[in-house]
Amino acid sequence: MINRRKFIKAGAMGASMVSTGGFLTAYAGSNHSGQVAAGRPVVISTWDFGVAANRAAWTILEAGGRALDAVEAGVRVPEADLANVTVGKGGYPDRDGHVTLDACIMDEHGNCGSVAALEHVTHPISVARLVMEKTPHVMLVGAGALQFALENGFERENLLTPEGEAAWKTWLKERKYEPVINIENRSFNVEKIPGNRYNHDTIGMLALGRNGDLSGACTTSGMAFKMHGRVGDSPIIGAGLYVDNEVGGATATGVGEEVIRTVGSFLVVELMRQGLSPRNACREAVKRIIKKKPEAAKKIQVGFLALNKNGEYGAFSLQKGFSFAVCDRYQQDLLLDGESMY
Ligand code: SD4
Repeated sequence: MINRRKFIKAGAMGASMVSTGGFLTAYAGSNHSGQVAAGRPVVISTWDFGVAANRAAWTILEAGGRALDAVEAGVRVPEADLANVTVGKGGYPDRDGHVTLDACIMDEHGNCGSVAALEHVTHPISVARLVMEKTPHVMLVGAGALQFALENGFERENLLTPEGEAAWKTWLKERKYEPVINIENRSFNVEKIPGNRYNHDTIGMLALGRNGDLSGACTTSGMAFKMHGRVGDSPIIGAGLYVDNEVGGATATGVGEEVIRTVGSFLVVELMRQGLSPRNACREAVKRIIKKKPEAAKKIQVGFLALNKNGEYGAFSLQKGFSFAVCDRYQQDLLLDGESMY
């Protein structure tokens, strides 16, 4: 259960303290960094459903487990949740009625694995991990990814739920190809676009283990009612996710095309390498998107989430409403609202 939401505001933070469930957590830095130093271990992830996902990851981190195991276990929670229509089983299908999933994972050694446009498997993140661990490759797509999964013991399943099918059929009535993603700002009237009510939310998760190693995972069903074969940023290393164990990790959510164009997560990590705080690095990446497409950027959502080697984290998005969840030894179900440009 989500029982509280804290708001992070730029500049106002200073050295303020916020009470979280009886514990005090200091917001680090007075230089407008606007972020929390959680120390380690810590796990953070995108959107409200990150709270439940973090809990699963935390069980592993708390016991001294590997960050890689934690992020895989964490994102498997929304992947298996049928009520979640944007990740894993139950995800909304593409415009031809196929549920196609994208996911990637990256460990502390720079190893990574990815699957794109994978059908019939509830846990693409675990297939991505196997690609990383059992093949000399980074990415498998479509039929090849499914073949690999089935050969490795994954069960073939039907991922289209009755709700997903009903939403698709509603969308088919108008067949309007107008993918809108992650706009929580109600002024956009997203709910008036058939089927677009839940057309957002990828889980990107970053964890720092007790031993100081970082890993990340990202998984999604992508844009609802997308063209068959469309792949977003989420399975693309450097775009939807990037981890460098010397520096930190970053993950993205929102309109994947814009994240790919800016190689967003890699950019955030490189900015942190240059000394920016996680929050400021995310902000710079958001600014890069605006610079490339100033008008388009006003109407879409992209959010970045980052964690550095010290356990400091931050987020920034184009539009309001980008929530992220944090779990560390003081707070297991913290939900925060990142700052936004608009
Ligand atoms: C995509 N980035 O497929 C994903 C969708 C997403 O929050 O993140 N939604 O473009």
